Amino acid sequence: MMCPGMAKTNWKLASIDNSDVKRLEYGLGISALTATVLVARGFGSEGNARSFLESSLEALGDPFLLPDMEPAVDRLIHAVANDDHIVVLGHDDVDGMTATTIVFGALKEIGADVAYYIPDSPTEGLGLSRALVERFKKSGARLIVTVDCGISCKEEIAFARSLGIDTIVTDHHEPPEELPPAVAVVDAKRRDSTYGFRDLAGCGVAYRFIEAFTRRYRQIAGPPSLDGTLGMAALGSYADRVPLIGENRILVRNGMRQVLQKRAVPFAVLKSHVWVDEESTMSEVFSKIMPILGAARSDGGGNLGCELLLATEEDDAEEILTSLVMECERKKERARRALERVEEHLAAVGAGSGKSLVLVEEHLPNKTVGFCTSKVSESLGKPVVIISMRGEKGTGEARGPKGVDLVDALSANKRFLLGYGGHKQAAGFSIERSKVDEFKASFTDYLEGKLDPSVIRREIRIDGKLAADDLKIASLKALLCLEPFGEENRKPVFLLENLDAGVLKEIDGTMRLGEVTLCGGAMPADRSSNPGDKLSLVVSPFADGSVRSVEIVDWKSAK
Ligand SMILES: [Mn+2]
Repeated sequence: MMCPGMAKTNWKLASIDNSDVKRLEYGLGISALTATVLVARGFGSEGNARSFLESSLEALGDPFLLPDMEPAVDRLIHAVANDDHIVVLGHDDVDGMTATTIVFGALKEIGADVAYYIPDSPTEGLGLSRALVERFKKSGARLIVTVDCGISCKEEIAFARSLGIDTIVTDHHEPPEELPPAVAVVDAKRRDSTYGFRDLAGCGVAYRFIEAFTRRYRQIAGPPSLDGTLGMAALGSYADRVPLIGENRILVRNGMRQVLQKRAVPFAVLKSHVWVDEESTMSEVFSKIMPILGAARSDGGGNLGCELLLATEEDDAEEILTSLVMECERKKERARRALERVEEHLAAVGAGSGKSLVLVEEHLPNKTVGFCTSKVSESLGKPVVIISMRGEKGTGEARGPKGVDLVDALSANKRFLLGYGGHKQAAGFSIERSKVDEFKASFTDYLEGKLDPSVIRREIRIDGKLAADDLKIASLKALLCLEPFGEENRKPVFLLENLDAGVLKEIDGTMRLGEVTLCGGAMPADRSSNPGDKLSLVVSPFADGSVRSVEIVDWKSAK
């Protein structure tokens, strides 16, 4: 586990050219602190820094450059014109729900014959199955549009085709070697993609698809308005933890504005439920909304998260929200208890010295496995797999730090698995009990030989140095133009070097430094340090989502 204050962590201070900082500061009219962070992160040129800060929607690439976008749009237009029954097939996480809402909502608005179906992942699995294809056939479907799933459903899509149902795949998962036999496979991660950005979320791909459709459909009839659609894409992208740079930053930053300005009924209801004020950061708003939507479970293909996002009457939205909030509380409790069990188990067996860890648990509650795996992987700083066994079958989740490729590691061990898929840093699989031991040995062996030690070395990257006087609310507020923070655009991290311990004041049980409150797990153990003692602190602003608090990430005694 993380041992704050121990010399184990390596502090890596970005090397910064001060003339770059000055040039950005004056050229763009931004604060010195903001300019420092931008330069530290490779946005030293004025043009790059400007487009990062502006995140203008015009900077998005041409959606028709996404692989297979032309046949996808053509088939969808044909389906609408022909009054084909269309089923949008989604995935029961926030990315999948928002993706479903984007495509279904737009088609519904123009009067298409459309339904959506989101399988309950614990009982129905992910993506398309033969049973679902048969069900859609019975309902008269002529076209299936998959969102946030479908790329690995080769056989099921072939089966649908044999029954006369076409499929358009829109997905963002790593494509398998052989693509499914769909009319179109729209995935920015395809090797032959000439689109400039590969890390869109499922809802990001769905958004670009509907944008492309709207451009063409405009030439035929009144297109869907796309009102609020960008806000949906922002919620789903943020929830799926995609890198918040490039096009994702553009989608999330602009979409967030739609949410905050309550551009649609669901945003208004969600925003008034989560308590935020003008000192709240964007991440704070997201982190309060996300678990509520994420708590929605699918039932018979329907999903309350989608229903909330599709609501046009405030009363309906309020009612759905109330039940989601209750479900969210129950889910949090389940996740907390599951994590407790995993941590007890981990304490008993130890984390080991290997480069990765596989834990096998009996019967963790549904949909808590991913959460527990993330938590354990974050705290150990190495790839972790947790397999939850249920009878003779197990569901596994794998999480790991940047630099590891878990899809590759699972693929190398696929002879032990029933199925697998996902992303480099977050993947899932299913396995038979009889194969678990062999898988465990082979998987850990594979990563032992493959994983570069630097991936699992704990390192804190620091953007710049600060003087204690620089920690002012106004200067921290100025950093908010770098939001949203998350994957690949982490919160700024600063070093306060050789700080006189006397400047830290404890008032009513909280540690303060000038205008800001200090908090975080890495608080110096000896709070009653004598004035004259020297400390070096690594700090990061917006600890609890407000501009007034700063997290102590790590510290060392400078004696
Ligand atoms: Mn996704």
